[in-house]
Formats: sequence, C-alpha cells, structure tokens
Amino acid sequence: MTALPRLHLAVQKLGRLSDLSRDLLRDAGLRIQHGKNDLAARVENFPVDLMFVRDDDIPVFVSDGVCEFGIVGLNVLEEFALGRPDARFEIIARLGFGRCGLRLAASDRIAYGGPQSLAGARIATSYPRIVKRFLDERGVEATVVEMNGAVELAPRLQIATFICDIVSTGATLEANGLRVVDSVLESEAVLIRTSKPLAPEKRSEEHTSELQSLMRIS
Ligand code: PRT
Ligand code: ZN
Repeated sequence: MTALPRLHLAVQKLGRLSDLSRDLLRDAGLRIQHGKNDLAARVENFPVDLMFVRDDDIPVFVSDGVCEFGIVGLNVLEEFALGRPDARFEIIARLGFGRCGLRLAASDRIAYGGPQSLAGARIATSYPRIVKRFLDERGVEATVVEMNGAVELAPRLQIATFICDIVSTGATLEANGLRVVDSVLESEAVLIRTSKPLAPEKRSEEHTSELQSLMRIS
C-alpha cells in the first residue's frame, strides 16, 4: 500500500487558541510528535502535519491551499473574508472554545441609544471591515480608525470616542473605564478546510475517508 500524501493543518503557534487547539486534536485521537521543530509537528497516526503559525495567517494559508485545514477564531476569519471576496474556504465545524464577542464600547460618559448614536463618530478597531459592515447594514456613517492593538486606549488618547474590540470577561474594558454598548459579532474557534481543489494525489478515496475522520472533530 502506498503511503497517503500528508495534509497540513494550521494552528495558532502561541496565543489563546494554541493549547486548546492541541488539546482538541489530542482528544480526537491524534498523536502529535514532539520534536525540536517548534514551527511544525508530525502526527504519528494520521497523514497530517501541524503547522504552527500566527492566527492571522491561517485563513490566508487555507484559502490559498497551502494548508488544507486550519483552526482559527471566527473574528479573524470574517475580517479576512470581507477583504477577499474570492477566498476559498469552508467552515466544517464550530469548535466551542475561544468564545468571545466583538463589542462596541465607550466611556460611561458617552450616551448610546443604538447604532444611530455612532453617526459622525470615530470608532477605533482592529476589525475595520467587520465594523464597516455593521455600519453599512444599519445605514450609519462613521469614521473607522484602524489600530493593531491597545484599542482600549483610543478613547483616552482621543483617537476615537468608540472602540470595537474582542471582549471575553470584560475586565480589560472595565480597567480602562469603558462599557459595552452594542454587540457586533459572536465568535468561537472554527475548523476550516480549503475549497481550493486538492491535487489529484490528495483526492484518493482512502484519503477522503481520512479527511472525513478528521472532520468529525466537533
Ligand atoms: O500572535 P497571534 O497573531 O497568533 O495572536 P493574537 O495576539 O492576534 O491573538 P490571541 O492569541 O490574543 O487571540 C486568538 C483568538 O482568541 C482571537 O482571535 C479570538 O478568536 C480568541 N479570543 C477569545 C480572544 C479573547 N477571548 C480575548 N479576551 N482574543 C483576544 N482577547 C483579548 C481582548 O481583546 C482583551 O484585550 O484579551 C483581552 C482580555 O479580555 P477580557 O475581556 O477578558 O478582559
Ligand atoms: Zn493575530
């Protein structure tokens, strides 16, 4: 019997989803080989290699078919997809961990009576496309200010009145004198698969059934 071609599964290298992703794969029965290489690991009992990368790269790699599978937060995936209408991936399982929400927040002093209160305001975020979609769907015009981190500081620095950021416990908002005023997206980790056609050698029936057992993780 010829060995099956190995597939690639992209997981976050270091961050909130790293350990949970590895735990999930272990619980699904995959034996992850511990080697010296901290950028990749071989799975002993399955024709899959894990690739440890930045979470922002995962949708790109899967869409481009560089990795056939990936585990990533829905927030990162949606932001990517809105910028790439030709993105080629499908969500095959919601994984139930990494739950968080993309929330609009502002200082206690700012009145908020619904999305119309955002008209003409500045909103700081690391998710400009998702925020733009939220505004467009509600017919609200506002200025979206993109920040790559420390978004909670924007009101204090007078960069923006509102922020839109990931919230889980809310402790970070509270520590910065901010409160949630609206919800933009509910997120959790998802398993995605490339929609780019697989190379012929990866399309064998045997391989497809291997793929399906991987997909059963949920
Ligand atoms: O280095 P790399 O680019 O891979 O990682 P990253 O720093 O971009 O992401 P990381 O590891 O912080 O988060 C990975 C994913 O975890 C996110 O994309 C979300 O899908 C998910 N997740 C779940 C969270 C949180 N919970 C969360 N609380 N991501 C970020 N946070 C932040 C939040 O924005 C706040 O600043 O954690 C801080 C604490 O949150 P509170 O509300 O509990 O105070
Ligand atoms: Zn990231």
